Amino acid sequence: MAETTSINDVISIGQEGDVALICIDNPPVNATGQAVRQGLLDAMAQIGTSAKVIAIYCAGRTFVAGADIKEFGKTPLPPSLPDVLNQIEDSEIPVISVIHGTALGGGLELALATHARVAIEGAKIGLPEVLLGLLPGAGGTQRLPRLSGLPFSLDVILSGRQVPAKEALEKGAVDRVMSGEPRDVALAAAQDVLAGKLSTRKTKNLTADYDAKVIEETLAGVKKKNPHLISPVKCVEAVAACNKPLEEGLKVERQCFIDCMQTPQRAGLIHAFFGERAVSNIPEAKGDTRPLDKIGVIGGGTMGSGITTSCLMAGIPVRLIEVAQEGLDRGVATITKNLDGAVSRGKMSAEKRDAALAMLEPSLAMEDLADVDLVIEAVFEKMEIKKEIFGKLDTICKKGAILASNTSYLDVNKIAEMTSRPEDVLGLHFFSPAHVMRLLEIVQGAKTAPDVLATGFALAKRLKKVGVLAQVCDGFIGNRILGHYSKVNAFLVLDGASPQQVDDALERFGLAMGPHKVGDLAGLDIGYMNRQRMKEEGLDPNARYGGDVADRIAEKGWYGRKTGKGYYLYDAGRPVPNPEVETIIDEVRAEKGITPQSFTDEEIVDRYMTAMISEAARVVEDGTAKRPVDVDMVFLFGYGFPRFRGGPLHYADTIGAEELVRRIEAYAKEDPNYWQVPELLRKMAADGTTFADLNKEG
Ligand code: T1G
Repeated sequence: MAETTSINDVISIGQEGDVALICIDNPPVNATGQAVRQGLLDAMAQIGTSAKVIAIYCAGRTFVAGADIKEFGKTPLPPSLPDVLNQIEDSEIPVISVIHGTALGGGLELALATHARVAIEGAKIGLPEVLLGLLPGAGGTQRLPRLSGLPFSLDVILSGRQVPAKEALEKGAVDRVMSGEPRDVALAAAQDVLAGKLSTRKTKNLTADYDAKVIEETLAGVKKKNPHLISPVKCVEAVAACNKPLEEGLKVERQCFIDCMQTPQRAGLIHAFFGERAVSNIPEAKGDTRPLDKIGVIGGGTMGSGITTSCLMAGIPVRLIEVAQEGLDRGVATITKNLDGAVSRGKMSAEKRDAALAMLEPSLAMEDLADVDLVIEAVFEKMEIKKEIFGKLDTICKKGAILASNTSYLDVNKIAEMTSRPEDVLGLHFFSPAHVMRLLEIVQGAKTAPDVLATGFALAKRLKKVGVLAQVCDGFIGNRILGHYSKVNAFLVLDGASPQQVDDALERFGLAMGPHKVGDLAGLDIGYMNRQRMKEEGLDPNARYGGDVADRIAEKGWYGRKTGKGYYLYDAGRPVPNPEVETIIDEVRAEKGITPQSFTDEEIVDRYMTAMISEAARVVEDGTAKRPVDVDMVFLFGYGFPRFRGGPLHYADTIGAEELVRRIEAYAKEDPNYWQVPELLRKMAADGTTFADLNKEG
């Protein structure tokens, strides 16, 4: 009968004859925290020569998913993971590992340091450190090339992708794929080692198929693909040392790892990792929820068909409503095209696409929404239209059905007032293209019931989206902040910068696309209509108006990509600045008596980011967003903000509240109406708090 010895809270040893089974049990993902690292060393020492083979496996949902990211940025506690893994590899007794779930980062590195690896069917392996601004720092850059060659190793390390067990077996990263429970497989595999049926060898004794040309080409590729990022370059530099003796290669890897650990990019990417999880880790997202077995979507336009596509891809049947057959057919065609695109991108199989389409029920009758659990209205952004629709839904939909609007800035409370059930109403603000963008702003109405709000988060999870709680205001979190800082671009152009200079400066800062290119992509008519709405509603009556140039462009019917002409011309492949825009800019400057000044890239970025941060601070200050991290995630997942910078308020902490106040006060001399110091920022400057501190306060 097996005896079990507990080494510490997370490591135990089971002895069965000549087999010693080391079990790691460190929920939730068996990360190699200090207790795991120390426990592994103590377990090896305890086993000594009492066994002829050692098998390491994990309890719970997965094999080791990596080093404990929560330890990063703190003083490292011995023993280090590389030291532990080197001692395991140097064991005179064969040591094997059994992988289930996901063996990632330090978890795969643990497996690579053992003398053979067995994957349980369905398991995946990966080295995702590059996604955290790091690189495999416990031998992964040295051992994987020795087992699986340079091209595969570079692909896995630079993409951070998860590799299915079958592919890992083909590439030699694992030695066998078996089925069964981890402990049973560990025992069976260990007995096969004893019986000579499973061979073992030390990875350090293997030689990588080194090719300097592959390294050179890969290095050039990563520098071109991500000019801002440090860790991909460091990944290649570390792998390039795999042709040295292991000890030397590990030293190079360690230095590259330390270089990455100290970068703001590592802090930003880890903030993004935990932030994505933190935004739904709130009381409002927990508790009872309502069913989500069938959804109705009203509107087959871009948003309605995108939302429908997202629900169908998540396996939720959708009844799509339009007012006319032509619109309905267009919606179905768009949904079909979206799903075909998902198949061609490898996001879903053709069978799943067919099954998804079979769950789509187009209809021209709103009465067909009588039995759905949730309706998402995605029609034109006019309050009158929405009020009319919600009045009808109130009479059609069953008791307990949730009524949601996809409005991107209108007052959800006013919409709810059109029903007898305001407690069943909320905003679900998707971002276009809705089947691709992961952000979902969940807008809480004054009377929204708790279980309705929690169901919004449950929907986000089912759609694999990042649900962020927002309170009602004009534009909620993202569009409200965008509405503020986008004026800075207009002011910069009026005061002397060119649209292309603004775009180039911000793209060098890390934005995927400059604001004028984004406008051309989205359609300049959208911004034009919003500016006219703001004028009609008398919003910002005393503010400096920056829309003259944009208005004149739109009034010429130049809406950007969709008309082939906007800030840029699109008929010659790559976009080129539209020379007629320069003429418009000169005319407007002359009319306003503006003498153009020059701006450096740094000044453009400072103004843009300071404007974004100041409105973001006000959004946190007045409670529209729960915490700074919620604003950060809105911008990472909805607005293409560079992930390695962590989000606007994580980035703000790298500048500091005191400096931000100084900058805003300096800019206010030019335009005191636009540039105003948020009270929260002034308070933070006075007491030295950071946005990270506010996140902890929750
Ligand atoms: N460290 C600490 N906590 C972690 C963690 C980790 N590595 N991975 C996950 N968690 C927490 C997570 O915050 C959440 O906590 C809970 O576990 C469930 O996670 C030396 C230096 C494994 C695919 O990058 O990709 O090894 O919110 O919600 O959707 O070279 O977690 O419940 O409090 O994501 O089923 C490399 C990161 C680290 C893997 C599971 N490893 N994790 O996904 O659950 S660096 C990674 C994941 C490293 C070495 C280097 C996913 C998952 P809470 P979850 P999931």
